[in-house]
Amino acid sequence: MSIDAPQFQTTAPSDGEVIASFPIMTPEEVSAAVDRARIAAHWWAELGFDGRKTRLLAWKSLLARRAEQLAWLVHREGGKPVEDALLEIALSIEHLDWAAKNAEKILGERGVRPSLLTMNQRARLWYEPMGVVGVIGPWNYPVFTPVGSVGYALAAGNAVVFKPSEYTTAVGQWMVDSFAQVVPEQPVVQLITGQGATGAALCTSGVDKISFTGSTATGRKVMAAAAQNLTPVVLELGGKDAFIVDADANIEKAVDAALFGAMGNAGQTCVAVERVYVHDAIYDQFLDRLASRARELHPGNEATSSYGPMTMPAQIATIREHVDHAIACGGRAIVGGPESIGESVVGPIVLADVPESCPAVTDETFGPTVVVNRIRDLSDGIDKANANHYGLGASLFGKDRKALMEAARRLRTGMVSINSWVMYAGVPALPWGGVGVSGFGRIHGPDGLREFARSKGVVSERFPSPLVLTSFSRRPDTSAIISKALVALHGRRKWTS
Ligand code: TXE
Repeated sequence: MSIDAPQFQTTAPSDGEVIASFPIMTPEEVSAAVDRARIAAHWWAELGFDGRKTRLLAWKSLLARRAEQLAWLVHREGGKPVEDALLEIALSIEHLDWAAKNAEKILGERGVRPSLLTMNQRARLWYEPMGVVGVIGPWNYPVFTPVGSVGYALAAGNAVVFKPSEYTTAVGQWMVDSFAQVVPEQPVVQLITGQGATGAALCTSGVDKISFTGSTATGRKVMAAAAQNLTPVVLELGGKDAFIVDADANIEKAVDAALFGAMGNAGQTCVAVERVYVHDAIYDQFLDRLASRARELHPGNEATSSYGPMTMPAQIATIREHVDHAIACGGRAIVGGPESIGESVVGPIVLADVPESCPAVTDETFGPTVVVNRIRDLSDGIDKANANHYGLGASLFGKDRKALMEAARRLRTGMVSINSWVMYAGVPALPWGGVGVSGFGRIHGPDGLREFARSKGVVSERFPSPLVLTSFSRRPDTSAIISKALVALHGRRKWTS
């Protein structure tokens, strides 16, 4: 790369200080990285589950030892409070640990039962690495989100070419450098830097899979670009998560969770609480309590603020548009309002009784704002929650476990948290992903490992079958025997309506 190649800088959202400069990589440079990754992928796959596990656990340990250093960098470059950054790193470490320790059990070779007609076969199943996985990351959780793909792709035996967001590239570099300290032999995880065009180049570079986390609009472009080479994609896109509070819920607990889910990380969370639906019987009480708790928050630029400035300045226009529109169409601003929207820090905004057709209810706001609307009952809440094109996560609060589990089943989302917000993210064995315009495919858990692997099925003959099925010299009575066997085995169930 030439010394005067075009560069971009990341800056601290709090004070604009330049954090670092990075080259804007060209499609040729991206291709060269993928070529290097192919060789590394072979070496990494050859290490086998045990060899990879040892190295991934060593990386995990290094992350745990340096968590504080990383948290400060996440705070400086992305703007979130240090404690929130530490929480994100802690969750990432747990996922890395789980992926490393469970990859062999989920993906390793195992026998499966043949059918009666194939009793003479030994059937084996295993999951092979895909090769090189391209990971395109966002800025809102610059450690947790990429680790959900990078960690699982590595555990499944792939090399990774990682393009972090142009807003949090220094964090991405820190992650890649730390991995190289533990695995110095080959460039198993490489960093590529740049904006959208560099990400687009990765999509057409011939990688074996693309894992993308970001906006729905960009997700569509990623999928279209990947289609050129029939590259499979996993898309983790935005959300408009609902938080439903039943009449018998513990109000204090629900308020606490809704407030953190809505305002934490300045609302820049794909599973942020953006719509709260509260049973009519406790609506006023809930709203009063939420408002008074929201007024106690102290957002700002400090490491210890309740939440930080907006990471991406362009988001402020979306927040303003949603808030203005909500008020114009009859919504009530209970805490804050348009005047809370500063140049980089946005004060908490609680809106009530906003018509369900407003953008503040239908579209992702991605800011420290929340809409609190009334519902008749749990069922009404579910209908309202489901009447949205996003379908990522949801939360339910109440006492009746059976009713809440039934509600969880009816919710059109990939994840649900009962009597808490987002706790599914802390259970590495559970999948993460959405439905509708929130994307498809899964990271985390067994599904997340399989997402980065190709299944292979192999049969091997144990003994010659008395009934040869696939031959032109079949016995003349083979078909008759099969017909009889079919009726005996499968034909005895009668249809009753
Ligand atoms: O996202 P983009 P941005 C939502 C949130 C936010 C909006 C825009 O509502 O306001 O998206 O954020 C790379 N081919 N979320 O602009 O554009 C880009 O360089 C390939 C939700 O940051 O989706 C970055 O690395 N890659 C979300 C990554 O895609 C491309 C997290 C994300 O950028 C590309 C972030 C292209 N054509 C934002 N164009 C969540 N699910 O949590 C850009 N990129």
